[in-house]
Amino acid sequence: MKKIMITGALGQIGTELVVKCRALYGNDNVLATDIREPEADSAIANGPFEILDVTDKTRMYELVESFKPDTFMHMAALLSATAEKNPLFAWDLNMGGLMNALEAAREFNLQFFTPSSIGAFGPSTPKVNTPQVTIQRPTSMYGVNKVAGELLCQYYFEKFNVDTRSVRFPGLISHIKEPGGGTTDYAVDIYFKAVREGRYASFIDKNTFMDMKYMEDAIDAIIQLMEADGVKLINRNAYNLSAMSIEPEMVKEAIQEYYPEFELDYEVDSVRQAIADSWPNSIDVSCARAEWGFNPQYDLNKMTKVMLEAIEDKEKVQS
Ligand code: AKB
Repeated sequence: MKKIMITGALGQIGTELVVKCRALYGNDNVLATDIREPEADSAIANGPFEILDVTDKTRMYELVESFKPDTFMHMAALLSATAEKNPLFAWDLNMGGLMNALEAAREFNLQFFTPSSIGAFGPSTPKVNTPQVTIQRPTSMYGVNKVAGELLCQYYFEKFNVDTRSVRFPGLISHIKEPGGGTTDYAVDIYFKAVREGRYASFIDKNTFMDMKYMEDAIDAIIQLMEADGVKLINRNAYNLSAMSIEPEMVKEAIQEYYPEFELDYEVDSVRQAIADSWPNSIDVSCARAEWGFNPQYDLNKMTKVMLEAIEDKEKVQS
């Protein structure tokens, strides 16, 4: 049985990760933390919660000392587009928070997880079937943070024997919590707009392929990796993960199976398009499959059905 402390618990991944971990390991064994209070009716409020600014090392240590976790999942970070608008703040938050979290893991002997991203790749990385080990020269601040984070995970494992584990997440698609500030967010927005308005203007251009994954598969992957036998894990920096390589017209066609009148047009955002153009089209996930059994269940069509039905249900409750 694990006892887990999670930062960034109110973020896109954190929200669902906390719920899944509480279901698996018990409500009282999962401490959710974030910089702001959860809504009173949110699922996060059903178990232990503490306010934490991850750049505040003293407060982070106090919480670790009082909660006594054996596992630390560090999810708090700025996403790519937001980081690009404020790169110095991104460095302070993404790297400052990560260093505090890694240090807590080292000092208190905690198993450690933090996500990397396809953002850790750049324009000189092979674009198709991007290998696990390859050129990593990203051109965004987010990417710089992610490469440094991967190297730090590897370093803490080799130098201090911290049980660090990580994945390179693609765009994550969920109906529970809408993301904020990511380059891949169009692939979430499009579903909400399809149900609510029957049309969407994408800020990412057609023919821009990026890797994506349904959130349930992403959460399952975190749990599976954290439960895996450490002896079998060769890559301690971060594992490539993806379930589909898609571009906006493909999502449109999948949505039109259910909403034939759905219309997609484009209002391309130059900052996010430049980031997307610097990322791979599709990445190779064979190491994650071989070393710890990564096996996503959702492809584009299955995910589209679930997304549309769930958003329709949400709309009914709200109307
Ligand atoms: C983003 O778009 O910034 C994230 C990511 C792929 O890391 N969703």
